[in-house]
Amino acid sequence: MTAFPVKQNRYPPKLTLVIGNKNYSSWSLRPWLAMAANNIPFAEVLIQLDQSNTRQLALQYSPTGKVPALKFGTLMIWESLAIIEYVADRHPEAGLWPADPDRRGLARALASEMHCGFQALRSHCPMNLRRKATRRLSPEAEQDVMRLTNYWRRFRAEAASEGDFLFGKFGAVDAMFAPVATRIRSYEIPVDQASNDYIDAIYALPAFKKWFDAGTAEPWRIPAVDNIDKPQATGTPARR
Ligand SMILES: N[C@@H](CCC(=O)N[C@@H](CS)C(=O)NCC(=O)O)C(=O)O
Repeated sequence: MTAFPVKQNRYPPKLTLVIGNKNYSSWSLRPWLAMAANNIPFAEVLIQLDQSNTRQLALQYSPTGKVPALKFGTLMIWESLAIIEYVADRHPEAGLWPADPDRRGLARALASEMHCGFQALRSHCPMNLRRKATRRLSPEAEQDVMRLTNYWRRFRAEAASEGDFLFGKFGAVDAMFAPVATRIRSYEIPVDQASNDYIDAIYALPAFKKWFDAGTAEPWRIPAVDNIDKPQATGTPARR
């Protein structure tokens, strides 16, 4: 028996993820799906993107004025990949990264490349879950698709006996790739069978279906993304 019993917090803080519109916010989908698909409990706060007060609202949670952001008590973590890493540290039981250090290194390399790369594909085909129409790709975006699907083929072949995802079970790296998987469907980009099967496995996740259904039912529209096929009057939409 301890002389000074530790005071239990009756209402421990819970993880709250601040996200953007589900139809368009690819960066928000990543940590949301990493947590939801692995049964990590969290609350969500949605900030509507592309509004005059979007930045002001997001600045309450993130110094960049962008979403996603994660709130845990008074702690705020921003940047999608850093949020996933923080959640993986807090919930080691969820196994968001492969247990083997070599495979974990590879998974982190893929996730990091997704976080800073594939810009041509991201800007040419911004996430838009409601869309279902072909778009002719730029040569740079085509190269991104080739590079992406080469990875998917390689890692699916290596993990074929362990599950449906890149390292067997659905983890952080799959959550990082999920929004580009949706672009392949939305913009009807032809890919090989192994990549199609991988995308199907993401779409079959109950957590993904929940996000997709909520996103496609949202009433809000971002015209620059919906009208991506029309010549743009000013610039290109932000990469989402
Ligand atoms: N590098 C950031 C990117 C975050 C980002 O660009 N978020 C977009 C939504 S998907 C945003 O907040 N846009 C609002 C704005 O630019 O005003 C991350 O990984 O979290």
